[in-house]
This record gives sequence, structure tokens and C-alpha cells, in this order.
Amino acid sequence: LNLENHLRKAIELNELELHYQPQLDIGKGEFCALEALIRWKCQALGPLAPNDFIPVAEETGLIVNIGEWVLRQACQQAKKLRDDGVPLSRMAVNVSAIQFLHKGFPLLVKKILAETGLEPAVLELELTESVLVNEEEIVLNVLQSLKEIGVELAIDDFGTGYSSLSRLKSFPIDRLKIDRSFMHNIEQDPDNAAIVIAIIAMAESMNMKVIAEGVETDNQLSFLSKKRCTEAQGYLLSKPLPSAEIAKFLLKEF
Ligand code: G
Ligand code: G
Ligand code: MN
Ligand code: NA
Repeated sequence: LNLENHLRKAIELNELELHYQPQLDIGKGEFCALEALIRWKCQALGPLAPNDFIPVAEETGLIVNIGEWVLRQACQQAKKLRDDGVPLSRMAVNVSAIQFLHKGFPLLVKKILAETGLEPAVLELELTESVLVNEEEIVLNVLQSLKEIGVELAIDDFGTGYSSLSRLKSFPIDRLKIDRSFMHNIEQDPDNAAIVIAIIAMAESMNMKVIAEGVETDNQLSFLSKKRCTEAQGYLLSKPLPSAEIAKFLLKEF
């Protein structure tokens, strides 16, 4: 309850911040996308990681306002970087199932895009498989509304949930993000290797793009490259960076 009370005031106290983790296009060898990740510098409780407060935000419904703040902040940042000539083709934002199912979510997305002037195709919404298990017709309606606006849709932490493949196929999803747990020991662990290879093949056959998360070693990156995974994200490439460091990172030659 203490945490909840502090979280309730976090936005007005200006304690929330976004960090941005670069995503690599493996084939091109270029970074052209970012994932926005929330951080909370609570004056009363100290810095808190999302896993410490997002669940509370979801239980209390505070995630609706926090999620709106995240979306607006990420779109503003992407617009500014692009206006400054920074090569950024995609900004990915995590969306909680509660926010996704909250009435008027597609309208809110549309409003924020109009307000910030960001081209819709630059925004990617990351949904977890827990979104997809809700009533199919409702989910499909929201996904289609979002596609009509022109944003991209990704499934985060893919492979850890229970979404059926037939449902997945019927949804307008652009990209699968392979959960980072499958990167563990990928060259020695035949199960993880098999799962990653299967997800890459599945994405290809469903005309979806695929990105591997949690890439921490050169071996993992070369495995992914050999298996024709097109994109990667992880500490090997870059940790999530504060906004002040993004332009410099994306303008750097690799
Ligand atoms: O950044 P970090 O690895 O600590 O994030 C931990 C978890 O919190 C991840 O599952 C991530 O998806 C989630 N998360 C980070 N930022 C946001 C956000 O802005 N909104 C939501 N809903 N989840 C987030
Ligand atoms: O669930 P989601 O994919 O949104 O989680 C993103 C989180 O993963 C971020 O909080 C980020 O800090 C963390 N992360 C990013 N790269 C790596 C990595 O290479 N290894 C590990 N263990 N975590 C990572
Ligand atoms: Mn994510
Ligand atoms: Na993930």
C-alpha cells in the first residue's frame, strides 16, 4: 500500500523516466530501433525496477495512466530524434494487457500519434501472449483498429505463454520477440536451440519478423545469424540507455 501511494504520485512528481534499448538489424549491421523501458526514481523508496512496481500498477489500475505517460513520452522522443536526423525507424513500447483491453485504447494511440506528429508506422506496440488469451473477438477488434491506425504489433516474451498457433495466425502480428530465457546456453542446450530455430521458421512461414532478446554473447549472436534470425537485442549490443545517450549511440559507426 505504501508503494501504491507513492506510485499514485510518481507522474506528477516527475519520478518516471524511460530508458531505451537499441535493437540490431543483424543483416545490415545497423541499429535502427529502440525499446522504451520504464524506470522509477522514487524519492521516498529509492530507484525501483519495473518488476517491482508494474504488477502493483496493474493490480491497482494505475497502469492505465502510467501506460499513457509511457506512450506519449516514447512517441515524443522518437519524433524528436527523427526530426534531429537520427536514423530511427522504430520505437517499441510495452503495453500491459490491462491497458490494451482498457476502453478506447486504439483511440488513445491515435490521439498521441496526432499530438506528437510521429508517423504511425514508427511506433511498435509490444504485447504479451497474456493479451491474446482473452476473448478472441475483442482482441481481434482492438488489434485490427491498431493496424488501421498503422502501428506495428509485436508479441513480447514469445514462447513462454500459451497462445495457440492457430489463433496467432489469425491475428495481424508483425513481429515475434523470442523470450530471452531461450538464449541461455543456446549452443550447448539442444532444447533451447531447437525452440529458437522453430520460432524463426514459424515467423518466416507466417510472414512475421523475428527478434531475439537477451543476447549477451558473441556466440549467441553468431548462432542467430547462422539461423537467419533478422534482429537482436541484449546487453552484448547495448544495455538500455538514458535518453541523453541515444542520439550519440545511433549516430555512431559500428
Ligand atoms: O527493463 P526491465 O528488464 O527491468 O523490465 C522488466 C519488465 O518490465 C519487462 O518484462 C518489461 O517488458 C516490463 N516493462 C518495462 N517497461 C515497461 C513499460 O513501460 N510498460 C509495461 N507495461 N511494462 C514494462
Ligand atoms: O519483457 P521485456 O522483453 O520487455 O523485458 C525487457 C527487459 O530485459 C529490460 O528490462 C531489459 O533491461 C532486460 N534485458 C535487456 N537485455 C538483456 C540481456 O541481454 N540480458 C538480460 N538478462 N536482460 C536483458
Ligand atoms: Mn519488451
Ligand atoms: Na521479453
